[in-house]
Amino acid sequence: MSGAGSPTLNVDGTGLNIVIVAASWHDTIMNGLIDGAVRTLDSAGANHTLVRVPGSFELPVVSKAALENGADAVVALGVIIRGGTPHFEYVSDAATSGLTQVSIETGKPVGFGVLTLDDEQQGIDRAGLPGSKEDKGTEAAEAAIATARAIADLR
Ligand code: DLZ
Repeated sequence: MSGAGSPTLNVDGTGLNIVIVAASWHDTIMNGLIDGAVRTLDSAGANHTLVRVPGSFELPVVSKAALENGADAVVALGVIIRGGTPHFEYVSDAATSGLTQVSIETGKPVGFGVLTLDDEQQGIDRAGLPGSKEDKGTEAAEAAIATARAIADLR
């Protein structure tokens, strides 16, 4: 249930402490993303907790706090749907560049599961729900684990 070109990652999360940081806008799609991430972290054997934030704009600051307080990786989940104002661009850019900055500053992985969408259907298609073509919550969780392992292998 992945997009064209996506890798098959064989991830072992044993011993990793991972925080899922999840925004609260667009319930149905968010619930699909969270379920996919939880399912993946469970089957990889990772320890995990879930922290909710109001919107995607708040993902970077809470992700940074989680990583500074000992998490090995974060899975950041959000759903941003284009509306009639430029708000979409501002929130999308704040989440994307903020999470990039957090990852680089802390030296720890952020699995990026923020969907930027033109409409709700695009999200339902990607949220790992019954009938969805893709599962971006799973992909973000797998990326977080695989990247944490890659960093550990360099030490
Ligand atoms: C304000 C806002 C809007 C219009 N749309 C979304 C959205 O589609 N997805 C999302 O995650 N958050 C949205 N927000 C809320 C902002 O992310 C933020 O929570 C508020 O501006 C308060 O800081």
